[in-house]
Amino acid sequence: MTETSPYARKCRVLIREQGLTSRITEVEAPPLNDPAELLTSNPLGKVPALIRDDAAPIFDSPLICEYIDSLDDDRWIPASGAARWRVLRFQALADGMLDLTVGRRIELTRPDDKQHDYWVKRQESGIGRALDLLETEADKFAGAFDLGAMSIAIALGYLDFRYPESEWRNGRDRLAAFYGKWAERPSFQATQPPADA
Ligand SMILES: N[C@@H](CCC(=O)N[C@@H](CS)C(=O)NCC(=O)O)C(=O)O
Repeated sequence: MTETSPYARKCRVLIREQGLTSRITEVEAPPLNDPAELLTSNPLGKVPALIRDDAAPIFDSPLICEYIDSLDDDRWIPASGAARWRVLRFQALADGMLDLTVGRRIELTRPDDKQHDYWVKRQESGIGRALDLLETEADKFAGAFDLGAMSIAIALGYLDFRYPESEWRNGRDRLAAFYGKWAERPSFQATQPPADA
C-alpha cells in the first residue's frame, strides 16, 4: 500500500472499521519503484495488493475489500439482493471517480507540451456528472455505513487532496454534509494522506 493511494485507503478504512488491524499488516510499497514484494504479489504492479498466509495474493481494491469483509461478522457488503447491487453500484461509481481523478493528475504532471486538454476536460466532465448524480441520489447512501458509502467518501476526500480547485461542495450541500460525517470517523482520521505528499 501507499499512504496516498485512495484505492489502498478503501481497504485500510475497512480494516479499521472492522477491528482487524491486529490481523492485517500494512506494508508501504511505492508502486513506481517496482518493489519486488509488490510485483510478486500483483503482476500489474499496482497497490493495493493483499498477501494471504494460506492462499494466493489478491489485488484490486473491490476484491480485497470483499475478502476483508468476509473476515468479520459485521458485513459492509450485503451478501445478496437489491442491497448488494446498490452497494456495488456506488462502489463502482466512486472507483470510477478515482480513476478519473488519478488520470487527470497524471495528465497534468506531464510536461506542458505533452498534456492534452481534451483528456483533462473529459475527466473533469465525468467527475462533475458523477458528483451531480451522487447529490441527487444522496438519500440512498447518506445514512449507510457500508462499502458503497465509504467508497464515495474516499473519492470525495481524494478530490480535496488532488483536485481541490474542483470546489465540489458548491451546490452540493447533501454531499458536503455526508462527507463531513465520514471525515470525522477515526478510520478516516487514521488514514489521511500526508499533507505534503
Ligand atoms: N483498480 C485498482 C486500481 C489501483 C491503482 O491504480 N493504484 C495506483 C495507486 S493510486 C497504482 O498502483 N498505480 C501504479 C501504476 O499504475 O503503475 C484498485 O481498485 O485497486
